Amino acid sequence: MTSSTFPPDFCWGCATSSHQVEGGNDNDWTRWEARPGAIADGTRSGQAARWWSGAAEGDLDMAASWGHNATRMSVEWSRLEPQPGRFDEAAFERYAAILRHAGERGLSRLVTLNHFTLPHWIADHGAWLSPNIIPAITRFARACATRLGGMVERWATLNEPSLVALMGYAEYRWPPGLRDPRAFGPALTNMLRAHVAMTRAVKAVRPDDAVGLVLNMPVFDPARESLADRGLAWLQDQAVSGVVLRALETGRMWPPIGLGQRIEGLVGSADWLGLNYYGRYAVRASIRAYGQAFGAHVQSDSVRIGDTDWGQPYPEGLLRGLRRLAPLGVPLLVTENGMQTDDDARRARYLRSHVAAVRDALTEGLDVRGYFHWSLVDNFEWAEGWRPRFGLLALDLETGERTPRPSAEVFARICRNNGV
Ligand code: IFM
Repeated sequence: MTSSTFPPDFCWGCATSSHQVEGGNDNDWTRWEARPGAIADGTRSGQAARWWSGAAEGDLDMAASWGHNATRMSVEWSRLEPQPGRFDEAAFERYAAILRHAGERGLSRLVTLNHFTLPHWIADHGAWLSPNIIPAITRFARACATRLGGMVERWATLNEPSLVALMGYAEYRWPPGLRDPRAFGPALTNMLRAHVAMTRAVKAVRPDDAVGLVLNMPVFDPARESLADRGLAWLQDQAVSGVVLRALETGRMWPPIGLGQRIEGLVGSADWLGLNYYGRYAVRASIRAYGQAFGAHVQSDSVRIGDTDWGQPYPEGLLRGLRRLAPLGVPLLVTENGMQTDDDARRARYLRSHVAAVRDALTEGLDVRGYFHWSLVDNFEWAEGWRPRFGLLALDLETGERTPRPSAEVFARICRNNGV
């Protein structure tokens, strides 16, 4: 197999998100972080990777020097619309400066409009359970398209909606921490409705821009061939991926999550789909795993820290995810893939093997347009804090200094050669 399997305009880059790198945010997560025990290692996002105060440009320069030709980032709703309907033009100007900088360095820009965080004024009034969030986030999407349009090649509406519904609504790990499994379906349904409305809002301003949705799709395989393991693996897959895929196909929420609720306009709403993929879970029925619907994750070599388990590195799973998305008939992007580890050689192996899986997908004829590694620089990793290290650039939190990890060069070779 040669590197020419990758199309000449294939996007190579890294992904980040606003709250995880910017620093100085004030949103639902900042408040959540202040709760005792909410963040496993007791850290806070704080100044993060200091993108807001000027470090973004240097990191993007590094990315360009490594041969990246694309970047994925997100904009922070709480900064841009600190009060309902009141937009902060200076904050828009800061994003415009970052995006222009990326463009001048030859990076095409994929911008996620909402990557998990919410402004207090909506988080405190129902968050994703409130019907008011849909017009509010639609107004925000329109404002972004109006002010940043022309500096963005691809828009994503939401990142990993099922994970938000799971971690924050069914469980207590993320805000709003409802710990109510019955809230999962309504929160997810609202997010998919918001995706449709946000897409329309962007298209009303920028009819030719490509707007998509980013999904997380780990692999859930039964640990054994027993009926119980197979059923539980299926159930977990449905909650995370299956329900959203079927909704995109049929325009409805189906059991076990929904009861056939219609999401008007969902079918055909995405110009492209993003796949975030980290690993595979082997699901085994266990009475002790009540927090995971009685399906324990028992795979070996899993990438774990504290309560967070990214699963077993399993490149084939990336190919399986891309194959599963292909029937939806739109271009696909790997919008996140990476490994938290202190063993950078392991990260490099992970990276190469997963890029090889993308190559295999292209060889099969799947329409994959890009690969974004998670992440460019060490990031605040939500409920796990700063302990997990995902960056190609190692970050010294005290000084803000960056040091490229050797895996950055491995990825640079892939980008420069346009292939593995
Ligand atoms: O850091 C996160 C990101 O915000 C969403 N997808 C998974 C990443 C690694 O856990």
